[in-house]
Amino acid sequence: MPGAPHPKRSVILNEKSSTTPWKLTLASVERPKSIDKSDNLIEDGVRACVEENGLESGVGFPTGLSLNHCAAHYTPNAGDTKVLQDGDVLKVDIGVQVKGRICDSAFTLSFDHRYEKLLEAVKAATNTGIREAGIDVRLGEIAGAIQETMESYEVEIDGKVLPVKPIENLSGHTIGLYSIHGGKVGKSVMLVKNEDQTKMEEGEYFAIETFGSTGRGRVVEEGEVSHYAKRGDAPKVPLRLTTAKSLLRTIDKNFGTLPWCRRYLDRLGETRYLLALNNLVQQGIVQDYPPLCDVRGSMTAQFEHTILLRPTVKEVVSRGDDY
Ligand SMILES: [Co+2]
Repeated sequence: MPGAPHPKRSVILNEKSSTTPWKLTLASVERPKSIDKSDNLIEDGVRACVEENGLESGVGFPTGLSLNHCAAHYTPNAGDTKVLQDGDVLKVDIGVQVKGRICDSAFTLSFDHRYEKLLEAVKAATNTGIREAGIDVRLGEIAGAIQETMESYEVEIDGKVLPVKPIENLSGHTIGLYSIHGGKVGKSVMLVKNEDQTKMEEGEYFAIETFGSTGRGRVVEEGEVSHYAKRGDAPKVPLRLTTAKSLLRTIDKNFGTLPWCRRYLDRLGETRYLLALNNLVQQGIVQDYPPLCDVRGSMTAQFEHTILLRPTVKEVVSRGDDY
């Protein structure tokens, strides 16, 4: 989906209007703003830029707005009252899709200069991953290069020097058609050196994403789930719950195997769907993706680009002049 993400991103970051939450936040005016508002702004921007049209084009997955020690898979559910604070480190993870080609890209925002080195480390590590990637390159070697770059940084927070650790159980990934993690033959680009001899191949799409942390460098599931996706290998089991049957029809029609969040069900007019949703998860038809967090008190950052390995060129389809 080359080219598609650029106008989308500039809507978010370069919008000159003084009424957008991003500008207000960046300019330290009128804080705090509801994080929920930012999210709708991004998603509305994506929907407008790619002229949303059912499964043909639109949002590729829920906008990640993970804060501080949480690294991924957080986006507000309805009624979330969380607001952005001065000291927050916010990961913005955006997906856009056109005809099932998904562009996956992320950056980190911080309004506190103490975390500049953390952001710099992770941006550099992601750029290392992009630089090392290529046809016939082994995944384990790319991981080693990412780790080396990340670990060459440290952050000083209130007089304490902390190493920047790559998060060992998060990874970059291949992207398939309507499949954010590359379908059945998905490959992973880990962030720590390993013996994976698997090679990148011509024609593959990769999301090169790295995460750095001032904590343990390992995430666990924490908090209320917002992200879901229908499994590509969902079993065809008869559903006894009529509400589950009807919710599955909504999911099939609107998302297919693309990830979505509870807010997307709300905007489609679905109400009181939690029982049905949990039933679909229990039956193995829908996969839930809980927020992934390091230890409380730590800070995590993420940068990510989507690359396409064409025969003669490595195209970074999400690259802009901002990151
Ligand atoms: Co990704």
